[in-house]
Amino acid sequence: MIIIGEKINGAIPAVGQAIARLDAACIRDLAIRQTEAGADYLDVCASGAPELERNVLAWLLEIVQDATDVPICLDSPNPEALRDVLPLVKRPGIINSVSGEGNKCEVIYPLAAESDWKIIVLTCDDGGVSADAEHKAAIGLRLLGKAEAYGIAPDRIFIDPLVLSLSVVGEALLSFTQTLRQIKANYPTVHFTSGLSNISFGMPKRKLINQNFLAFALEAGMDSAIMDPTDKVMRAEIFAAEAILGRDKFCRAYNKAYRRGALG
Ligand code: THG
Repeated sequence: MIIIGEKINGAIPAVGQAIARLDAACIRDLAIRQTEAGADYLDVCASGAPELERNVLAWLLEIVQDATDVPICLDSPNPEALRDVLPLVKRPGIINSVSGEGNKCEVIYPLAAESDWKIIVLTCDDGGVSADAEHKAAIGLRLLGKAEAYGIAPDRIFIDPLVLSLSVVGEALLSFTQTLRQIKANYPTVHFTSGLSNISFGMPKRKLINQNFLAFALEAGMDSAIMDPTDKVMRAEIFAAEAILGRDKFCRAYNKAYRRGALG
């Protein structure tokens, strides 16, 4: 399971405030805590005013890269901002994200083609985010084909089938797993990720929903998540689910996690 730590995001109120008062210690602490919790990548997202985004990202990247060697998952809806700050990142990580919207692929794919950066590809386009699995899979397949045309191998792509909120779309999980399976049938080496807490937006006891979503999504083939790596309950859930799914030989990782007290 590839864990992308979500905590350095200006959309989280406490982080937005830390950015506003240039509180480097707060950002540094988030980077270190997620690193110690075993994050494979650290998502870095400015949010806030678009005209400040490049400066905020540059500031965040300097602090995070000084605090940790964990690779960055560079998160922005603006392809030009991603392009402009990419040279500030010391080693290739994940670009988050492209989609079928506007010129995103045309800006980002050439940068990835001539480097080792991986890319998260969202299954939406100028028509917006669909709940229909066929439609989402068609967008994903088209964007994977386009990546191949640029010389980007499918195993460098993370498809994010954009989980909708269960409180709005009752079939949110089914739409996610059907999209995933259709794409995987054509591209068996592609990775799949998602924001782990999207499913429970607007619901009480969100972690209960998130945990169950995780188990079903892992079974369907999701092999990455954008999540809080310091959430011990969720980390324990991942060890349990991977053992149950036969992806943990002799339950070695599960038992090891138990011995170091990581299962709670
Ligand atoms: N897909 C892709 N990128 C994404 C998202 C996605 N980037 C942004 C977002 N969604 C994922 N990041 C976050 C960051 C923080 C929270 C949710 C998603 C969040 N954090 C609370 C906090 O830190 O206070 C609560 C954390 C918790 O209790 O677990 O809500 O979908 N490609």
